[in-house]
Amino acid sequence: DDPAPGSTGATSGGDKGGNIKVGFSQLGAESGWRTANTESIKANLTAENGFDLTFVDAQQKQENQIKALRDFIDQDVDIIAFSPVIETGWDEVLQDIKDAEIPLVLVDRTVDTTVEDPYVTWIGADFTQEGRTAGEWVKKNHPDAKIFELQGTMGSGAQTNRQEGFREVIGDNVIGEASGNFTRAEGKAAVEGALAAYPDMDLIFAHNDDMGLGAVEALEAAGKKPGVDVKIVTVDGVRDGLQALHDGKFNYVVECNPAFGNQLADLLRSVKAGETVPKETIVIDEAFDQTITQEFIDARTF
Ligand code: GYE
Repeated sequence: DDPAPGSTGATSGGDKGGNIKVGFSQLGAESGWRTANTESIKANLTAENGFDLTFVDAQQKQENQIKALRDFIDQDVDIIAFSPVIETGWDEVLQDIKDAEIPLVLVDRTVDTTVEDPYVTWIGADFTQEGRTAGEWVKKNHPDAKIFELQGTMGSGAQTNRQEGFREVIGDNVIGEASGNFTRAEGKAAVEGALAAYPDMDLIFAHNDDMGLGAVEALEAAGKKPGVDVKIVTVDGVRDGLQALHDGKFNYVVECNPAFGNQLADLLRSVKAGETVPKETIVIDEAFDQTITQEFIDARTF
């Protein structure tokens, strides 16, 4: 469940001792990926592991994130970490964090800012490469596809870079595009619109599994067979997405692994200890086709 804006999800509380005070602003709970990422973060940034975590969910609203970040400054936490919902619009608050001399760790998505050297380190996936990997599969298997691109939250690093990588490989086979804001419901609505606007589309590249699952619902409601009449390629590889792949409704899934809470915990410890950390840590991804086994899916932790 999405807590109310500005509400505090989990605080370890108790004796703070030497625990590292971390303020984490998560951007929302829009997708299976995000839920798994939140779980991984909360499971690793525990009091037993040496953290005193304040976790705030912004419900995909930048203003909520900015408010949370300002609260963290007021609370004088040791480290601020956040996943920015979109890339721009952070200049002021990033400058304030810098002025407060609180180290900033960027998680998952990226920022585009005029503030110099705004963060110590970033951990996340190579979104551009994910787009390329999707594009390469399409180019090889369906070179003449009429593609509809179902985009994530406009202006987010995950959307701009997946689109860029995909188009780099695919060229101009994309006949239409719309955003489904990374959610199942909006993905479904976008594909309902696409069915009317681009009746000859025969392949959907969805920037995440949830929107792909929304596309499945829209196609089935329109009497089309997802995975057959209209091929579906997605990014994430959460269990529901992989199940759709196994069931023949998705055709290819590029992984984006959300379970990097342990790596984040290590980074935060190093930052607190004043050690040198890499400017970026890329989380390793795979890709899956319909030969995926049920055993693999059942053993998946997210
Ligand atoms: O792919 C999507 C989520 O930023 C990598 O955000 C993340 C993306 C992920 O909503 O499902």
